[in-house]
Amino acid sequence: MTKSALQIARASYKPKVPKTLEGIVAIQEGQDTQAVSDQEEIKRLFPNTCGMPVITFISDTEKKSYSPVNVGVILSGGQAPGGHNVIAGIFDGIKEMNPASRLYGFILGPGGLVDHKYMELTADIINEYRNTGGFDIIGSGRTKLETKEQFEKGLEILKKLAISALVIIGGDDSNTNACVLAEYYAQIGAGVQVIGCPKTIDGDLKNEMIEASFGFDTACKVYSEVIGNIQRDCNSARKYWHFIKLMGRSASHIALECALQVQPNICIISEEVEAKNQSLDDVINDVAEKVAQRAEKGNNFGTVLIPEGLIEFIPAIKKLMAELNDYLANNDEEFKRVKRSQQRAHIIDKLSPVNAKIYASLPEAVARQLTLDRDPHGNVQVSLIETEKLLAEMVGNRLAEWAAEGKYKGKFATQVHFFGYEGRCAAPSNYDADYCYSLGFTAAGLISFGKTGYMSSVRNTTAPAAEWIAGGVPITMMMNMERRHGGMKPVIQKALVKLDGAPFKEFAAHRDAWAINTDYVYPGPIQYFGPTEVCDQPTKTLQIEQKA
Ligand code: FBP
Repeated sequence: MTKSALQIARASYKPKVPKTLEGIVAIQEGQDTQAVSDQEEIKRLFPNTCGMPVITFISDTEKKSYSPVNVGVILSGGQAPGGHNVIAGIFDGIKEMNPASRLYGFILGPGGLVDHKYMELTADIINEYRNTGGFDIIGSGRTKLETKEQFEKGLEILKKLAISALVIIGGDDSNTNACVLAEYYAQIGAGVQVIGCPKTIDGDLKNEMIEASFGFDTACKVYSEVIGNIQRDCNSARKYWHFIKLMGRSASHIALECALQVQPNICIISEEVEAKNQSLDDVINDVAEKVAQRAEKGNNFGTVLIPEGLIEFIPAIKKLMAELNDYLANNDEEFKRVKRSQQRAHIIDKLSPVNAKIYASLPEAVARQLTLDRDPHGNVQVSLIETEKLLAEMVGNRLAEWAAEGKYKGKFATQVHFFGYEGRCAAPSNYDADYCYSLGFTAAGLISFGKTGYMSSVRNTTAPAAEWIAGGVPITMMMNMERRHGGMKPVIQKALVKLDGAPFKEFAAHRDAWAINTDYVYPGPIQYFGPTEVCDQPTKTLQIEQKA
C-alpha cells in the first residue's frame, strides 16, 4: 500500500492518555444508576444489566496479574474518524494485561459476528492503522443485532474462538443492541461480556457521562474547513448564495458546531424549527428575508447551513413521516408491488387526509425520497433527501414572488452542496486520536474487571489529556422507551441540540449580526503538528458546554 507523507509521519504519533490509565489501575464504583426515563420498564427488560454503578478508573500501586483474554471487536454503522485508534487502544490494553491475549475483528459490522466472518488482529496489522481515518481495518455495516437466533449464531463463533468479551463500537442504535446482547448473554450465563464505545460523527450520543461521541470533532473540523473555503470564494466572487447541507441525521449538532466555527450568514437548527412549530413556508420566509436584507446592502451572496435532518423536524412533516413509517413498516411488500409511477398516488390514498394533503404538496423528488427504504434500525435515510436543493429552489421562488410585488430587487443565484462523506473517514484530529485510543484502552480495562453492559467513558476532555477521567457507564442508564418499527422499544435516548444549552445560546447571540454582516471565519485544515492551541483544540461545542 502506498502511503502519503502525512500517513508515514502520523503513524508514529503516540496518543495522549489519561494519567490514571498509564500505570496500575483500580476501579471506584459510584452510586447505583437507573434509566433516564421509563425506569420500571427498562428494569423489567434488563434485569441483569440495569441499575449497575458508574465506574471510574483510579491509579493503584498493587500490581495485579491477568489471565490472557480473547476479545472480539465490531465496528457498527457509519464511519467516524478514530475507529482504528479505538481498536489499537483495545489491542494495547489487553496485551498490556497479558501478552498472550488475542484480538479478533468481525468483518463488515455486526453481520460478521452472525455470519462468522472474522480475522485476527495482530500487532503488524494494528500498526498499519494507528492514527488513520476510516474503518477499513475490518469494515463496518448496519446489520441490526436483535434476534435470539443472531445472538446464538454469534455465540457459536465466540465460543469457537474462546472469546469472552466483545466490544461494539457504534452509535446510539448499535449501543442499544450491545446492551440487549449483554443482557441476553448474562441471562443465559454465556460467559461473554459486552462493552460499547460511543461512535458517531453526528454527536448525538452524549449525556452527563459521555461528553462526546468520537469522530464529531474531526468531521466538524473537515466540514468547517471547506465551508470556510466556500465562504472565502463567496466573498471573493460575490455572486452566489451557497446552500450547504451537513450530515448529522436528526440532530443539528454538526450544523451548530460548524456555525460556531465559521460564522455563516444563516444556520438553520432543526430543534428550533420544531420548538417554534414552524412550517416549511416559515423556514423559507426566514431565509428569504435574510437574503433580501443582505441584497438591500448590495450583498447578493451568502452561506446557509442546513442540518440533514431538518425535514423531519418540521412538525407537520414529522407527523406525516410518523404515519408513513408505520404504513411502510406494516405494508412494505404491498408498497413494493406498486408501480413506481403510481406510488405517490398510492401513498396519498393510504394516508389520513391531513397528511395526504401535505404529502401531495411536496415536490415530486422529495415526496419520493420520503418513501425510500428505511435503514435496518427503522430510520429514514435523511442523507438521501435533497433538502439543500428544496430550500434553494423554494427560497428562489419566494424571492421571485417578492420581486414581482416590488418588495425585492436583488439577484439570487445559488450553488448547492452536501458535506457528509468527505468528513467521515478523515485522519483523526489529535483530539479524536487521543480520545479514541483512550476509549479503547478503557474498554480493555472494563473487560479486565469483568464488566458487561457498560459503555466506555472518557470525560473532562477539554482539560489536558493527562487529566481526563476514564471509566464505564451502564448503557441502561441512557435508555428510554421509544416508538420504532411501529412498536415501543428500549433505546438509548438521542441527544438533540438543547435550545437552553450554552452552545445554542452563543450562536443565537450572534446570528443576527452574522446574517447581515460578512463576518466569516476561515478555520483552515486540521493541523497534526504544531502548537497545542492549533492542534489540540476540542470542538467549540464542548468548550462552551464545559465553560457554562
Ligand atoms: P451513525 O449514526 O451510524 O454513526 O451514522 C452517521 C451518518 O453519517 C449520518 O450522519 C448519516 O445520516 C448516515 O450515517 C448515512 O449513512 P449511510 O452512508 O449508511 O447511508
